[in-house]
Amino acid sequence: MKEISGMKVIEYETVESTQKVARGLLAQGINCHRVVIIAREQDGGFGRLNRKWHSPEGGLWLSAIFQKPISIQKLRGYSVKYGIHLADFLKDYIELKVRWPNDLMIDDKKVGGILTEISSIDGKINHLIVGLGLNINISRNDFPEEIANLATSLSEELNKQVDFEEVVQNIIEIHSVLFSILEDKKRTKTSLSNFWQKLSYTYNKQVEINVDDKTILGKEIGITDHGELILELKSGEEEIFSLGEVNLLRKRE
Ligand code: BT5
Repeated sequence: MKEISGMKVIEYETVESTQKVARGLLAQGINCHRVVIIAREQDGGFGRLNRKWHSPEGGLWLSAIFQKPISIQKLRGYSVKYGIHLADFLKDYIELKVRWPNDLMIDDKKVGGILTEISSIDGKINHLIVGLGLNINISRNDFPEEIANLATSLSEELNKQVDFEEVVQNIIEIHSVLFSILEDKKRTKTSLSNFWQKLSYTYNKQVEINVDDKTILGKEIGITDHGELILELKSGEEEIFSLGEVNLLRKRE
């Protein structure tokens, strides 16, 4: 087993889903704190609300396990924080934006997605599985028809293959830092809002947000330090969202 920055890395060829491998390890009662599962390929990868996640060879399909009690308070905004760290690291390759709360975007296409799953007993979270799908060296032709216009990869955007191992190593280090913050072994030095204006896909733009079958329109004006999105509504009032799906509002032709 490889070890990178205190994270134990288990690599597989093909699995259904690295999230499911992680769940399986936890269910067996094995100590898997700081274990990272990586697969070359997934044949049943999924996103939020069980949406299909296409995971051909060439992408990074990863799940990291944090297996200690954590307060809900501490976990607020974790996906957003993780997205910001990823975008900040990947800027050495290409400019990326975070589409709140869990997408990584290059221009108008999605290059990666984050999925956090928790389990709680008596209101206390006892583990967290952080999933990341990142399209690294995937050719446009390897995306199925239904996402061909929505998805992209680092190699497609850069027109060259990317050093996969280097990206993976750095991403595992990011997990290690964020886990150390959750363990109180490290402090967060910067607030989310400092990074947000530069990295947000929707900052200062008109957006629509879908929450519980409702669509709300407004201008995205920032993020709270707990990772909630702030919209300015037409009425001038501000509304804060802790969940939902946000998208740019396109001007009608
Ligand atoms: C996400 O969900 O964006 C989170 C995806 C997390 C995937 C990782 S891979 C490792 C780990 N193991 C798993 O089984 N899952 C995690 P969501 O916001 O629900 O976005 C899903 C939507 O993204 C789909 O409905 C498609 O429109 C689009 N999509 C699917 N595959 C994609 C891909 N490879 N690249 C870009 N977009 C994709």
